Amino acid sequence: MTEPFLQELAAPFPGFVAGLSPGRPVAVLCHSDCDGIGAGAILVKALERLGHAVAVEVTGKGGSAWAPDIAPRLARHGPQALIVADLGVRAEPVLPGVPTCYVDHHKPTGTPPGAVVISGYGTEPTPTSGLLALACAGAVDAAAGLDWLAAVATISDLSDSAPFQLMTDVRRAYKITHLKDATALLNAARRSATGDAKPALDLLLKATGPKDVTAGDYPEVEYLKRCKAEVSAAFAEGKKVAPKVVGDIALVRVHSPCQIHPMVVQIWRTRLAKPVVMVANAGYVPGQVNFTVRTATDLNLIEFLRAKAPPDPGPNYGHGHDRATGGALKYDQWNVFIRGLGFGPEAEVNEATGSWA
Ligand SMILES: [Mn+2]
Repeated sequence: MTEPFLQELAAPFPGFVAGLSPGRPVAVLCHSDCDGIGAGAILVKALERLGHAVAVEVTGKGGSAWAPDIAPRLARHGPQALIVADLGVRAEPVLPGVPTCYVDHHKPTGTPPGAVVISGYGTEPTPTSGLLALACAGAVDAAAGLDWLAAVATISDLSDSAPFQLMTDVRRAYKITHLKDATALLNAARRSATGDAKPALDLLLKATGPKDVTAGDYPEVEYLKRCKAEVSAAFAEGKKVAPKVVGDIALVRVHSPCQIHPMVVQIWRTRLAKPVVMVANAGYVPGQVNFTVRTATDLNLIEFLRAKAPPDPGPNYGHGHDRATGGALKYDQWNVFIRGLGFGPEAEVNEATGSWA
């Protein structure tokens, strides 16, 4: 059962699908996290059920649809249309000249001319991209058996107690522990040092339920378990780092090729009463500091970051949600940014080596 407001949000999807013709593939580009690949798997399966060939791509580290490698990767497939899931909405096209549908719940930064935008941003409760994708599949009568994919997407971005009817429904059909274990495994792929989530998406396309993800006889399951062990070891290191506090801001500096910064920030967000809790990772992508910001207060973090932005921060700064945001800054820009927040040289990164001062 899908809430009426989700059905309303998905209402433009059948029109987009009606514009497709048989033959050339439809490309689906999704974010590498569990919400993104869950949404992507739902959209791929729905399109295939409608008789379309589908080519699927997943973002890598950094996770932007507008990264320079993405358009060429999509163009290779010669797609007649494109669906972009869980990657935000900007004015600039992802693949110029190709009809595009966005399925997303992040704060849009612009309106792409001519595109179909299915956005959950601003609705209360805000649905995940997985929930929106399931509503889209439902709108074209192609959602049977795909509910668990929206569930792992939702557990990943929100929690297993997210206030959606779907989360009640899936408890009857699946064991919640299987859904939660599957979510953790699927997220390990994008958090690993390579950040390669394609095997996780491939597994979702083969699996018939969460148990196939945790215990299925597929090579991808072994891959995910290796990723999980790697990320767990990196997280154990990251957890040991003490925060530095300046005013209302708590900063934790880590250095890991794994995407542990969003995990470490969750620990400190609950432990510290500071309105702004930030975890910065100088080892995730060489040449830049990736950082995650959270708050347990009502502070709007997107506005906070906008007010504190260094000159010319680029498009990967201050995106996401009002209470869960972050970004990436080149080393020199990070140093300007963190000084502007009132921190001293101890919070700066060595621009030559990428290590913390
Ligand atoms: Mn999401």
